[in-house]
Parts: sequence; C-alpha cells; structure tokens
Amino acid sequence: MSLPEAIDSADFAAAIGRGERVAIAEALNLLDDRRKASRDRATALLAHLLHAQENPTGHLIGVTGPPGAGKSTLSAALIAVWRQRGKRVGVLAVDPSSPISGGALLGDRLRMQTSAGDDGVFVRSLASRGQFGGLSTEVWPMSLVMLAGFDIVLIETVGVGQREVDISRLCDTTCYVAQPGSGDSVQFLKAGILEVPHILVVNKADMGAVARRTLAELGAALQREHPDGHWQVPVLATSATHCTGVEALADIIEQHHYELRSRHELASRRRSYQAYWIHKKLQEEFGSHGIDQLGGEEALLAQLQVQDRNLLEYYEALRQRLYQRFGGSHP
Ligand SMILES: Nc1nc2c(ncn2[C@@H]2O[C@H](COP(=O)(O)OP(=O)(O)OP(=O)(O)O)[C@@H](O)[C@H]2O)c(=O)[nH]1
Ligand SMILES: [Mg+2]
Repeated sequence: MSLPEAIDSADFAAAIGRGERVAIAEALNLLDDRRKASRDRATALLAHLLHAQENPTGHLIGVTGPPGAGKSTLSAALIAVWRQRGKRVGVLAVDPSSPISGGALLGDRLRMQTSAGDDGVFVRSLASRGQFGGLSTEVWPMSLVMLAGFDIVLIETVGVGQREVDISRLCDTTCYVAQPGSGDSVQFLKAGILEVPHILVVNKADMGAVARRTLAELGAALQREHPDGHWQVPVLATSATHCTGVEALADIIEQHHYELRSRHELASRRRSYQAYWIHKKLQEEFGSHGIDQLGGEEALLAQLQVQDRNLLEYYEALRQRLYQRFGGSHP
C-alpha cells in the first residue's frame, strides 16, 4: 500500500505526525529518491515537518562505537526499556552489521527480542554512502521524519577513529559503546580522534575483569566535562545480553535530554544539524571549491546558524548562486 502521489504535503506531514507507518515508510522512500519531482515533493514535506518542529520535541539519540561492541544488542535492550516506559521508538540503522564483527542487523535483534510485532517500534536500515563521513546525507531529513512520528529516535552507526561518522553533529545525545579489552577507544579518546560522546558505555560487562579494566581506563582517559558545557560525561557498564545496566543507561540518556530542554538548547542544536546537512549537501554537489566560493566551511556554517528564513529555501538560493557562478544551469 502506498499513499497517492498527489497527497498534499500538509496532509502527508500530519499523517507522519500521527505515527502512521505507511506514511512514514513512504516519506523515507521519498527522501531516498533522487528524481527531481521527488526532490521537490521531499522539500515541501520537510518544510512542513520543520514548521511542526519549531518547538522541538522528541529525543534524537546516536549510538556509535566499534564493530561488534554490541550496539545493536544494546539498542534492542534500550528499546525494550523505553517501550515499558510507554515511549514510541523509531530507529535508523546506518550500515548495519559489519561482516567482520558477526553482528546482526538491529531489525533482526528486535525480532528476536521483545519488540516483535510491536506497533510502537519502527526500524529502517540505510546504507552508508556519500560524503557525509560515511553517513548518508539523507540521515538528517530521515531523522526529521522519524522525530515527527516517534518520541525517541535512535541512530545506530559504526564509529571507529578519525575518518568515521560525526554522528554527534546530528544527534541530541551521543552514546559511545566501547568493547572491553580493546585499547582503541582509549587511545582515540586520548588523542582527540574520537569526538567526546555525552555518554560512554562499556558493554559486555559480563566479561568480568577485562570489562572492569576498560571501564577504569576509559574513565581515566576522558576529559569529563563535555565540550558542549554543563555536562559531566558519565562512564557506565552494561551487559546487553544479560540486561544489566540498561535501565540506568536509559535514565542517564533521559537526564541529558532533560538538561538540554531545561537550558533551551534543543532548538539551536536541531538548527545546527540542518546547517551541517546543508553544508554537506553543497559539498557533495559542488565540492570544496563550491564551499570556498561561499566563504569557506566555518563562515558558511555560522551564516546558516543565524539565518531567519527557511533554511531549505536558503539552501536552494545558495545552489542557484553556485550554478550561476560555475556557469551551469540550475537543475
Ligand atoms: N558477552 C556479551 N556479548 C554481547 C553483549 N552484547 C552483544 N554481545 C555480542 O556481541 C556480538 C555483536 O553484537 P552486535 O549487537 O551485533 O554488535 P554491533 O556493535 O551492533 O555490531 P556491528 O553493527 O556489526 O558493528 C554478538 O555476538 C552479540 O551477541 C554483551 O553484553 N555481552
Ligand atoms: Mg549493529
């Protein structure tokens, strides 16, 4: 079943806001569609969703960490806790299950665990591709769709070292899941290669001494005050398979969300994800040279952050400006 082509974008956005699965699935497909007519429809839809999110609700959570650390298993356990607490959860699993880790798709994990057939959970897997540090450029608009339909949106992505996904620039709260016994996470944090997460988790605590050692090492390696300010980064132990520490993790995640809301930071953070996305889209289309033409990355991001007008319209204006400058026609 699919929605009729001609459905008005306000009605479309309203159906997503009611959490209608068909509308959500259709919107995610639309965002993946590169054809011009689909892009125009997607832009109109996003404008409605952005308007509805002017006073942002919902919680956008990034779960990252090395392959096989247990991100999917832990996410499934967290989702079970959130469902018990009455929250509806949308999931975007980016580049799920690296072949080397023996990890399973998050969707499979969910089917195996508590949420089978649960209408309050929606999982979408997407390939990693493009310029976005391994993340698809569609992650931001897709997260917008998910936020309109769910209380909590979780993005799972593999993150190891420098070249990896900067998921922290797209999420309200970032959890880094570390693997016991692997010194990589400690080294990366010390060297400043890993963006500091809001919450550090050592999963597989059931492994005993080796997990406790990693917990101590990570605690010592970490600059506890988060660069965002006003937040001491907690280091937690969980066992996703034994379901220990998961409720405590859910509590800390909620506390971070509460802090963001009480300091009225959510709206400006959400705006910065959009600015970051526009910058990456322009880079994808016009290369670094295009960004230089607009004054460079820093200036562009600063300019986007303070724009009053609809950023999607502004993005189209910037595209047109670059097409004119490069002597091409605006597609
Ligand atoms: N002992 C133990 N094993 C775990 C735990 N959590 C996950 N695992 C196992 O670790 C392996 C990888 O788990 P996944 O949840 O797929 O890990 P992932 O980080 O999502 O993996 P990728 O998405 O491939 O990067 C599986 O065999 C899990 O059963 C845990 O708390 N304790
Ligand atoms: Mg996984």
